[in-house]
Parts: sequence; structure tokens; C-alpha cells
Amino acid sequence: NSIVKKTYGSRVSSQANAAAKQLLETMERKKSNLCVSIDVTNKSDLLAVAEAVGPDVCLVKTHIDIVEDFDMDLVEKLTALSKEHDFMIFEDRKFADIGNTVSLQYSAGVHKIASWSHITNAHLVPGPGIISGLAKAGEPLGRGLLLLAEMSSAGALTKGDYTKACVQAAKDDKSGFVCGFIAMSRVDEADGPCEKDLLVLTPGVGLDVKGDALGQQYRTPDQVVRQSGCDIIIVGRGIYGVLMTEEGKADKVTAMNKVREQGSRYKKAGWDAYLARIDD
Ligand code: 5IU
Repeated sequence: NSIVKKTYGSRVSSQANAAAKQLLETMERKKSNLCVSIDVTNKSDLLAVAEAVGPDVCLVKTHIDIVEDFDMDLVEKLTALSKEHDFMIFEDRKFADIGNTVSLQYSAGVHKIASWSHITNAHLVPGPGIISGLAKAGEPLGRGLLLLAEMSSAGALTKGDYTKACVQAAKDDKSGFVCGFIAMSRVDEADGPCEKDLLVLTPGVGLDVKGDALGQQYRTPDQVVRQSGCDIIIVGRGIYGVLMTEEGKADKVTAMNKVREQGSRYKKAGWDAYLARIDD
């Protein structure tokens, strides 16, 4: 009965949220539960990575405020790639202010996130008004919101009652704008089956290293998807990390081939873990 035994495709019809529906359809169609996190600081690298791994991912995650030469042309090109390669876009903005402010941060400013990002996320620290504020801008556009129920970094305070409150807020959301969580585990089913079908997206995924120097902690796709029951793996440096090395900077062509290879490696690892999970 648990969500973890269901196929992604069979969960499409239980989605109240248009973005979540489209995401599950995309996952089933492309046989991919991989989200690439492209944390690079210039347009051309961001677009090159999106182009290279686009065919292997269901979702591209951005931190648009780190791009030094940001302009709306980047958004247009990324949107064109998302159509060409059939992936969706997730701006990892981690909103954390009162409803009125986040509504403006989401819809206005330089980045106009709501206009191009299918999915975004928020901390519940300010209380449920943050959901209403974001919904005001996002709902009319069919966008989806993930609540940050748990984080991957060492010492994170997102635990215990705080995590439970995030899960409760998602269950209580009548609008369907909240479509899931960022979490390390199947938080929605921590206390038994959940009536709502919510998504769990999980960062802190790597096959080769255990962490970084700044508190990040990595688990494997199998630990995340099969053992912990999460739905989507989010992989950043595990895929594009070669671009940060001296060799990668010197020879972009070889580096982009490596990026492509890592993309297909993580896609396979994520999907194999999912197949093992629904078969178990
Ligand atoms: N990210 C995390 N952990 C979290 C949350 C977000 O790593 O708990 I919430 C983001 C940060 C980065 C990406 O954009 O996911 C992970 O990148 P690496 O795979 O390069 O560590």
C-alpha cells in the first residue's frame, strides 16, 4: 500500500498539482529519476551542462542567483532546452520570508522565478503564510512547491518536530500547490501510509566521495531511492564536478564528454535502485 511500491507512472493520476503530474510523467517516459543540480556561475557552462545531460534527466535544478552574467536570454535558452530534451526546471530558491515578501521575490526582481521555474522550494520557518504567499504567484501558473523538511548537511536543524510540522503543512495544504518535500527519507510515511501522494526529492547524492569540506554528506542512489524510499536523486558535483578542475577548464570538450558520461551513470544508478525498490 505504501507509495514506495508504486510505479512513478501509476502515481500520475493521484497528483493534484500540474507540475508534479508532469514530473512523474516525464520520469516514467524517460526512465529517469535523476535531477541534475547545475551550480555553475556563468550562462555558457549552465547551458552546456543542461544540453549534455538533458536527455538523461527529468529535472534541472538551478541556483539562478549565482550566475554572474544572468539575463532573460539564459531563461529563454534553458526553457528551449527543457522542451527539446523533455526535462523540467526547479529553481532551488529556498524561500524563507513572510508571505508578502516571498510572493514578490518569487514573481518579481531580476529573476522572475515564477515565470520559468516549474518547481521551487521553501523553508517553513516563517509559518504557513509562506505557502500562501508563494501560491499567490505560483498557482495561477500551475507551479509546484516543495517544503524543506530535511537537509543533507551535517548538523542541520531540520529534524524532529520541525520535520513533522513540514509534513503536516503539506498534508493540510488544500490548494495542491505543495507537491512534496526536499528530504532525506520518506518523511510523509514516517508514521504510516499517507493519503496524499507527495514527492520526495533528495540532495546529497554521490557515488565516489562521502562529502565535501563544508558539511555536505553524500549517500548513494541505492541508499536514497531503494533503502530510504525517496523519489528523485539530486546530483550536482558528481556530474559537473570535472568542470571545476584545471583539466576541465583547459579542455571543455573532453570535460563535457565526462559530464555526459556521469549523467548517464547516475541516471542508471537511480533507475536501477527504483526498479529494485518496486520489485523487492
Ligand atoms: N542542497 C543540498 N542539501 C540540501 C538542500 C539542498 O545539497 O539539504 I535543501 C543543494 C545544494 C546544491 C545541491 O545545490 O543540492 C547539491 O550539490 P552537490 O551534489 O554538488 O553537493
